[in-house]
Amino acid sequence: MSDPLVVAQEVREAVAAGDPVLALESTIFTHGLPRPRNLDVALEAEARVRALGVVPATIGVIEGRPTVGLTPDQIETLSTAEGVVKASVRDVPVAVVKRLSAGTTVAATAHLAARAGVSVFSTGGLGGVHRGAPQTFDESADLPTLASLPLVIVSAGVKSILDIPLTLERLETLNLAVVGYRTTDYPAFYVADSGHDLQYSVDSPAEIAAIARTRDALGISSTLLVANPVAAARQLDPVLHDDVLARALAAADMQGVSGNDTTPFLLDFLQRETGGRSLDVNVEVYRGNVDLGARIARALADG
Ligand code: PSU
Ligand code: MN
Repeated sequence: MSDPLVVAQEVREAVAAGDPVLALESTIFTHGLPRPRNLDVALEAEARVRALGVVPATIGVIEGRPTVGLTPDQIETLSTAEGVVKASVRDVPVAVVKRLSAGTTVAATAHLAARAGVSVFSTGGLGGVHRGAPQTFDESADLPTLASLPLVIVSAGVKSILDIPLTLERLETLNLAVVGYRTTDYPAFYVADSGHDLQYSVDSPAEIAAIARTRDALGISSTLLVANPVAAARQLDPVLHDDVLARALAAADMQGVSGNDTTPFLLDFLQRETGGRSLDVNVEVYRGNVDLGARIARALADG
């Protein structure tokens, strides 16, 4: 059968020419952010990438077509249509055959980006090991998937809805290097410092590009994770954060939320219970990651 992947012409040409391209995921706007802000955030991210001289490649599934480089109309469709599913890697072939539209998770986005030859990707927060995972086995497919894809992914760490120390342990097991951007404090998405430390800090997109090229030259094919914290002055108040988080986890437990509904449920709870402040921080964090990712894509293209 023919390859079901659709790669936008602009993305294809940029990849072929060695020009910088930045992949962006779609679950962040289909399932992670509330309407109507989701659409604004997705379109603004593309505009920021373009302003930095980089081609944006937002990735998702449109009526059964896995697409690298969605048009603004397609982004709008995914942001507003009913029945858009959340697709990790395993779900993509099902979505294709059933002609579904889907937001792709970090794992699925990374897989499709790599197939299209795009090697840098910015997201908000990565999936990771959920609290209670020793009993539930709920670990995001983001982690094992990235273990065999040679990408650079910028995130603000993982959200504190997850078990951060267990996530860091799994990253080590899976050969996923984590470097802090100008810090050795591992961020917890809404807050600049999770309380867990990284071994290495990097200072520039050029240094990140050099590490990625060296990895490739050594035949190592796991993703380099760049942890880019929100500025401390713009983080969510840590006291508010801890209080709302505890209530969110209790509510998920009470309502028996499980599986891939867990992340959207917790994010929605935090947004409602912080009066939108977690949402503002979320958007701010994402902007920072998009900008840094674009600069890394340029540094890699310059090499
Ligand atoms: N973390 C966030 N916001 C998100 C997600 C994670 O802070 O929107 C999304 C990403 O697309 C990520 C996915 O890949 O949730 C992980 O879901 P799961 O834990 O079901 O694998
Ligand atoms: Mn999960």
